[in-house]
Amino acid sequence: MTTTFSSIATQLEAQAIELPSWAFGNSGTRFKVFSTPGTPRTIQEKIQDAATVNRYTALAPKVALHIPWDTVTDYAALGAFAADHGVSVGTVNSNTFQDDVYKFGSLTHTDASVRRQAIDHHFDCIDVMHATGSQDLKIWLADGTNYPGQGDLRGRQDRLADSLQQIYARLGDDQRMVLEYKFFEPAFYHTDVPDWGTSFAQVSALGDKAMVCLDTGHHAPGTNIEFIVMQLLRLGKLGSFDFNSRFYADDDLIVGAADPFQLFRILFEVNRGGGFGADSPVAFMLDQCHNVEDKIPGQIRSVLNVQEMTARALLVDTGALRTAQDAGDVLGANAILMDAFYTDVRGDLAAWRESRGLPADPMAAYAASGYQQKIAADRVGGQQAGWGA
Ligand code: LRH
Ligand code: MN
Ligand code: MN
Repeated sequence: MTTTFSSIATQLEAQAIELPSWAFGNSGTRFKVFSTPGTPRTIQEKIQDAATVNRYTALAPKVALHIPWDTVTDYAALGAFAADHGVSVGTVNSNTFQDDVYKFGSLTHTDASVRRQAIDHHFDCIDVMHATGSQDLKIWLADGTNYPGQGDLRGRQDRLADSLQQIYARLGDDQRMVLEYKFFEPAFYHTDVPDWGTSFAQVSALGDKAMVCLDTGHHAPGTNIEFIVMQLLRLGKLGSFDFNSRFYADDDLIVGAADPFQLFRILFEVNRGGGFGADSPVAFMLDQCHNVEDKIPGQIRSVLNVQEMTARALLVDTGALRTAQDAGDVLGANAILMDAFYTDVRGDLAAWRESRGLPADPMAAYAASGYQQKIAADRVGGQQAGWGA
């Protein structure tokens, strides 16, 4: 391996991963939501916990909000609160999936008054962005149908285009919109934005400030996600990631837990496509929940997993790889990629963290800090993440 750890350190230093506020709340399945001692009761406490993750890792300077889960009366004050804790407000996520009025859709609904309500909700989210300094609006729609014939697929797509146009027109000059796709759930026959192609088609019709959000958990098993990453970067339309991992469907487990090799392959394509550069448009976010494990260590583990696989992806000897590819050296090229994947970077990362005044082992340092015991004692009656709340 000719690429050394010291040669990738500057790139690693620039890494920033947004944490979702909802990862700090209690969550679960439709069967049971288990509570964790110390769960935040307010968005301010969620921000404090996110700032704690950042203190131990220097990897997580932003917290994403979900509206209305994180509703407050004074968003400017919330932005200032975040700044006081050394973080800032990241992506604002809209939510049109838990009100009765959206039973048959939101931005795609046949009833113009329901569409209006959903569009207005996004206008409110843009106001939140202005007040907090957030730059990204993320739209994920639960819209879809359960039975063939239930809805007019084409009409829904046309109404979606019209609704998105209105939201797009409201964005400020330095604001963006990302459209997240998901192949199923909660709708089980079709969803209105099921795949990257549909998201790409919709955002391309809007303009430069609209891009695709790729949630790693939102693909059919066996999908080659890194190919999609490559294609969207090539087209200049990869706006953001929602990172998580899954064994079956959208189970939002810790990123890199189920398939570290897949995460490596994704991050390799991010690097290949210029997604790590200073002027890269790609926002890296976690979209996870911690159903049975403590939330703060769950988030620390997650950002460290991304950091480790990023380091390995950056270690690929791209010159040698190109030579092997061009020579038709199938096994040689594969071996170059696998050499980087199998490189244990944990020792180098620990030493490098220490050299920057960070704990060598953020998981151990957090466990020894007493923070978990303190919040468990201080906070009683912590919040549910929002699902079903
Ligand atoms: C939908 C989703 C979307 C939501 C989040 C809570 O499955 O990935 O990003 O906003 O979960
Ligand atoms: Mn998501
Ligand atoms: Mn999801």
